[in-house]
Amino acid sequence: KEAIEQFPHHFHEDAASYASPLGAAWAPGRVNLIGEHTDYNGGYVLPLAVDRVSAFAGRTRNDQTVRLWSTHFNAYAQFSLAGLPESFEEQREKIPGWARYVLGVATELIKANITLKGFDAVITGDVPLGGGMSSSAALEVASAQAYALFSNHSFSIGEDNATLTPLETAGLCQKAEQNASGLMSGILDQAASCLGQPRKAILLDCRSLEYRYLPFEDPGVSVVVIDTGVRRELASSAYNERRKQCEEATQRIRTLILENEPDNTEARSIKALRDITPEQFEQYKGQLPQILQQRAGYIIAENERVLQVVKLLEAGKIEEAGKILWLGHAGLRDEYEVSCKELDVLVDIARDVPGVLGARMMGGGFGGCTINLVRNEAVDALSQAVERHYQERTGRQASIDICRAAAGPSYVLFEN
Ligand code: GAF
Repeated sequence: KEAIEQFPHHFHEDAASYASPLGAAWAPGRVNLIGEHTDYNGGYVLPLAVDRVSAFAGRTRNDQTVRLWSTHFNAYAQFSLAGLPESFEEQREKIPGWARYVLGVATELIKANITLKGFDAVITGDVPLGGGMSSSAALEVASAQAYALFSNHSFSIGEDNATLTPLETAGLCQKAEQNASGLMSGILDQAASCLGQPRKAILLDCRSLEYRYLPFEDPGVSVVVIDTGVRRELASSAYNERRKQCEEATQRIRTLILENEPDNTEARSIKALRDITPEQFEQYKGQLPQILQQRAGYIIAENERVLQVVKLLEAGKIEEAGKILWLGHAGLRDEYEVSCKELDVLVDIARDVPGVLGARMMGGGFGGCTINLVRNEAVDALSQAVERHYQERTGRQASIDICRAAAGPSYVLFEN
């Protein structure tokens, strides 16, 4: 609504430059119940798309120009679809970071032989930026939906007879993320945004890309997201480093198995930490450098945790499922080393509040937010505990939000 209202204030040029349609497109951010950093290890994740979106409101142009106004950054950006994908890198350097995601998505769509039209749009949204709820994936998926809308539906996104399935769209958006930002992300965020459904969590196998929905609608439990207020620019280099360490650990363990078990033909197909069993890891971990032991140990255990949480949720044991979140946090903090003081403080505070079933840092790490599964009657107590202790222990202000599972990308077309 905000984007629609603002559109005439930012784009009021000669009506002749416009064609129909006029409309809005949006896509959600996500939370991840468990399965952090498992995506690029071929493992499992268990996210929900949430009721926070990135949204475009705008109008198709008669040329190949895309002009954007970001309400968050109070800034314009402009690029041309002509010359893509070849002109991607040159154009990327001339526009601000947030607009690079929109350019990146256009580039991937054009590479997939999809014809796009220029448009003018206001971008707005309520996914906290850089806050661990995938604001960039929401922007990418909303961009893909916006291109579909403003290109007069020259292509479509959806399950039945659409040009792109939700997961194909997620894959294109993941590439856009990597090329726009240099973060060699997995598919978690974009897949969650594309596949979202109300009252459902999504169990995704990031290797086969098979997924299924799990009912996630305990009326007595809230998903509470607490934002540390911390944003770290350098997080992407640490992220890419973790990814390399996981690849190195995989290679080393594979070599060890092949050397010691020449008859183990299955070991030849080990491609990622996902393929290494907890038993194999126990057997060979002593021969790995300490740092790789930690990284691989965390991933292999986290992958198991996803499957445990799924079983518990299916059995209606949300209290037990919550307990596994604490373990996930400990692994991210001590073994994978992607937490930070503020995230640890928020998890510690939550641990002391009766009725908090589980909490952990969420997303890439080094800042952003925690996810907390909280009995409804304990939400106020958690909020008060954060108010009382977080600032005193970190010097910062935290913000608390309750999220619900929500639908994937969508659009609306207005009458002219
Ligand atoms: C970031 C990445 F973009 C995801 O692909 C995922 O790896 C996540 O960190 C950690 O689980 O959000």
